[in-house]
Amino acid sequence: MDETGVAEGKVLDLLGRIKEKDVPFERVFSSMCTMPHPLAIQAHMEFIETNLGDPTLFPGTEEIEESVIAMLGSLLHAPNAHGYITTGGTGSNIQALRAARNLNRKEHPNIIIPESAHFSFDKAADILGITLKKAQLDENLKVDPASVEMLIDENTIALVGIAGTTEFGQIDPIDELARIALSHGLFLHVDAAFGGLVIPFLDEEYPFDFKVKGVSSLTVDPHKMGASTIPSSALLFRDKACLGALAVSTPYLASRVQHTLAGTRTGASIAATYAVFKHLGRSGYKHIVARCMKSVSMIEKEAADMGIRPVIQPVTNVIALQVNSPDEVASKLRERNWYVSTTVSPKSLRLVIMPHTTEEILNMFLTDLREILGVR
Ligand code: 0PR
Repeated sequence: MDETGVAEGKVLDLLGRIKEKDVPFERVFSSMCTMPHPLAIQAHMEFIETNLGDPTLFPGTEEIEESVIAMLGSLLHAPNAHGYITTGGTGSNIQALRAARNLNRKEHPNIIIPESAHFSFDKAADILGITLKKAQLDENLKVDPASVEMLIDENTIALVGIAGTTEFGQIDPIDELARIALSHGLFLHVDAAFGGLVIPFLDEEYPFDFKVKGVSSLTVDPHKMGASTIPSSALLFRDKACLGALAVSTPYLASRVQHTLAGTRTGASIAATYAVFKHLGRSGYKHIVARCMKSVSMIEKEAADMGIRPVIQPVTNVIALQVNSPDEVASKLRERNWYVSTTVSPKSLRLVIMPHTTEEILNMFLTDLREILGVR
């Protein structure tokens, strides 16, 4: 820090120049985040000073959080869901597993996750002292329920299913996982960080949320497909006891108990989520998801025309293309200022189609992809 400060305008200039190094979302096909809705940005700014680490001072903001949880609960078939807004899918997954662990104390607990699970579960396991067992996937890259069942032992405390996998956008058979969880008396967490605000708006119906008896908790991120601001993920529990398992007493605060991992916690992104949910409604999200899925179909068709097949038939707005040498193709795209990622197993070129991808941009991208692949 310098001894003397500089004028506000100069600071903003400085920031603006540095920000130019960041990539504008329109060139990005590798992110599960997007430009927040303008109303979300406005709401965020209006709640910028709020801190739900001390809800006694912010009862209005606390009410907004309760409304957001209720709106998500009703969308995901648990109108009386209990939960709160975390900093992201990682925070929600950690806390879900912490509740599962606290409700069923074992000396050497393990949880069973699909091989396709996000790396946030590795963090959770490390923090919580839980062993991870990875269940195999079937040919469509969904977790194989038989593989899950085989891994269960007397130290298993929870199963995890993914609704919208990070790499391929696939949806695990949550109903079958729930059947296994119920028959073994296990906690079932669904990671719908990405899919939670996509799947309810697809034409096809998938059992993935609290409608499925046996689902104990669910992660859903408004800062991904919800067009809200970062940080906004929701952790939802079917039963209040699960939230209770996270309680820590806060003796010197006016409120006596905290269930969150974070202490100081912004209300800004919670207000942003409230604003965008209220404004868009289910029909607004249906429209956004339909537009993304239309782009996915367009890519699929174009790819077929180039003789390229997707790894799996796209289920959500992620499409993974079986090109030769995907890393090389990704770096050639990068030279043309396109940001894509590649998957690990099987290797492919991964495109996440977020609301910021317009038809015009997509056509430009596909033209470049054709050239790079040498297809006329
Ligand atoms: N669960 C699933 C299924 C996810 O896909 C992710 C993140 C998480 C949990 C963790 O969420 P947080 O990152 O909010 O803690 N998925 C993206 C990924 O790792 C996150 C991301 C977003 C990465 C934007 C890059 C990016 O530009 O790929």
